[in-house]
Amino acid sequence: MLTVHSPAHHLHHGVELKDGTVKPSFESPDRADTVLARVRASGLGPVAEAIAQPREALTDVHAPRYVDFLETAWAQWTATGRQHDALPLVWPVRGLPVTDEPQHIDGKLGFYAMDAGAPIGAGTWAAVRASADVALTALDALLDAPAGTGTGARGSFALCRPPGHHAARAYAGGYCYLNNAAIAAQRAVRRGARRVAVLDVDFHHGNGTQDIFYERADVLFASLHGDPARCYPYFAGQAGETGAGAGLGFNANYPLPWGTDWAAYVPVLDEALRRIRAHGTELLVVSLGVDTFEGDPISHFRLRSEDFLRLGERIAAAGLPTLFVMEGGYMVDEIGLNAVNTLLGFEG
Ligand code: SP5
Ligand code: ZN
Repeated sequence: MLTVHSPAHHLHHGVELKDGTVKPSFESPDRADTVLARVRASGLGPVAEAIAQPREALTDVHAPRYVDFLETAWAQWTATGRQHDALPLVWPVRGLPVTDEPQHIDGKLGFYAMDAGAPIGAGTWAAVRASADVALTALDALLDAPAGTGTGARGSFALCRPPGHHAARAYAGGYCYLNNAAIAAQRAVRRGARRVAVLDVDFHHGNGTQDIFYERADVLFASLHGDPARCYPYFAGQAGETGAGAGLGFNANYPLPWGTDWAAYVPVLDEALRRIRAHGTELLVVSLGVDTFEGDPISHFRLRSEDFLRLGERIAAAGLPTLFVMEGGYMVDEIGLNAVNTLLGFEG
């Protein structure tokens, strides 16, 4: 299958709070470099660079003023004399009376973020925009490819970095700024797909994708993730979150216990895939986080490298055109192997 990437991801490498100290983020440039090297070494297929995309594709999913904020935050931050990464310090949590965007950049940072996990540096916007370009380019390539014969399970791989699934309509968080998977799913709808599904297999619940499609019936969101009672993002991802309004019944969360291994994972995966087929899905977007790996430094499942081959096989068995969008995975030595194993398993 085709892999799409962008070297612009190198422009972004922020900090994060680790156990009360500020350190370089786990979400590092060598992640995407490792995956790309493994794609090339594995013979998965051709590799192409992303094509720049219109800004309207971003504002078709995200609030326009949130996109404006992302684009201008670094300039506003440095105009007030700072030169390190911009991070929020105050959030409009329940109980506080002001609910609109403040004027000062320090207020805006909290208004447009769920946590302090999405730092904004000099190159962040360029990298973030390029990451969305990667997803859109890979989606277009998939939709433009000849239908072929057989099961219908054709794929393309968007090697996005930074990731996207924690980014909601109007906030960043969890290393994510623009929701690459949602932006691609929305373009699929604009290009005529009547029913789309996003299957999120990252260890962390995809709260941003859920937020974006929560009141829509055309895009089903299904996610397997660590139970938010004990796992980030803590405040979303419970099974009772099933959608709202026209979207009621089109959001499917499968929280799983700390320490879940492949044997416990696979029946739930198959249930999610059954739900996706029952939706009448015409195009599947997979938010492919490989932080479900047993060695991941910030996650708590126990999938092994060979399990990712099986993961790809199971997804292929749904028989759908499938866009894989890179999300998390932080054991850098292994994420190339685990991501590419998923894709090789899908290819059969
Ligand atoms: C895209 C994605 O996978 N985002 C994950 C964001 C997780 N952010 C919170 C991680 C907290 C980890 N604390 C680790 C402490 C290690 N001693
Ligand atoms: Zn994750």
